[in-house]
This record gives sequence, C-alpha cells and structure tokens, in this order.
Amino acid sequence: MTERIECVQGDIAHQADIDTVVNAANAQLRSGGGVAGALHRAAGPALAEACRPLAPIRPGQAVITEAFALPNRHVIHCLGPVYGVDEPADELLAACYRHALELAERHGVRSIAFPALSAGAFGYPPAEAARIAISTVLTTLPRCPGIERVRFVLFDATSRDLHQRTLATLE
Ligand code: AR6
Repeated sequence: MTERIECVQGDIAHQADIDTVVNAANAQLRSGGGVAGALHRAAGPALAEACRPLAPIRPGQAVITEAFALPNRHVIHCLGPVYGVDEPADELLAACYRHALELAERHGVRSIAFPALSAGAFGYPPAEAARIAISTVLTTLPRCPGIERVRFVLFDATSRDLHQRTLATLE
C-alpha cells in the first residue's frame, strides 16, 4: 500500500504530473488564503464560477470540478473542520480524505495530491492532522483500485518530515 503514497515538499498548485488536486476549501467554495488562494489564482476565475452552484458544502464533504488553467484534470474541494468548532473533528477530517478518494475513484482518477487539510487557517494540530490523513488514506485505498498514486504536498520541510515519519509508523 505505502508504495502508492508519497510525501513531498511543494506547492499544490504546481503538481503537473498529477491527475487531480485537492483544495482545502471554505464552505462557500470561494478563493481565500493558503491552498484555496493558490489553486483559485492558478486556475483562473472559471473555477469560482464552476464552484458557485455547488456551494455551500458541509465539513467532511467533497465536491469535484474541472481544473481550468491548472495543469490537472480535476479539483476536488474538501471542507475540513475548524479545530475546536466543528465536532467530532477527527471524524470530520477523516471523512474529507475518505470522500475525496471515493469521489476520485468514481471519476476514474489515477493520481491525486492532497494538502494538509485543516492544518493551516483552520488550526488543526499538525501531528494529529497528519495521523488522521495518513491512516484514512491507508484504510480507504484498498477500496480504490483505480488510484495508483496518492501524493501529500506539504508546504515546508517540517511538515513533509512529519508526514513521512507518520507514514513510516502507520504502514
Ligand atoms: N501548497 C501546499 N500547501 C499549502 C499551500 C500551497 N500552495 N498553501 C498553504 N499550504 P490552509 P485549512 C499549507 O489554511 O487549514 C483558506 O483561506 C498550509 O501551510 O490552506 O483547511 C480557505 O479559504 C497548511 O499546512 O487550509 C479556508 O477558509 C495547509 O496547507 C481555510 O483557509 C492547509 O492550510 C481552510 O483552512
């Protein structure tokens, strides 16, 4: 299983060899800071237009759009829990990864890149977020035979190392 999962340092908006990228969205599916800002800027205004009829979404939900000017085929938008507000936070965060993978599988996606959902503006403690992210991908992937590659794209080396260590521990 772990040969299908990799952790890299980088920008989620620059994953040209990946079929589908995951957005750390807000409920209104609008542009914002962090991941959502980077993806909407790179995709162009057509992404916000495609998102409008799909909003609002609930914590744990995932929806799919085209990727427009991004170098990918689709964007899957997930609303992670706001830490300390949306409960149960662990189940809602796990639901994001599970729903994103299931949606990707239904759309014939072969490779998908995730950022660290909820671990930025939404305040989820990074180590706990990484444990939930990786354990959920490990338990969901066996039901997604079409997905050959899952890439975690982490903004800094500390977060990349955290995800790599977590993967080594849980595999
Ligand atoms: N590529 C990869 N990772 C990134 C990038 C990037 N370009 N930019 C930030 N990160 P966040 P959230 C990291 O805040 O916590 C938005 O404003 C970041 O360092 O993007 O789910 C939305 O509009 C952190 O580790 O997502 C929502 O309102 C992780 O990605 C809200 O923030 C997630 O940070 C969503 O908050």
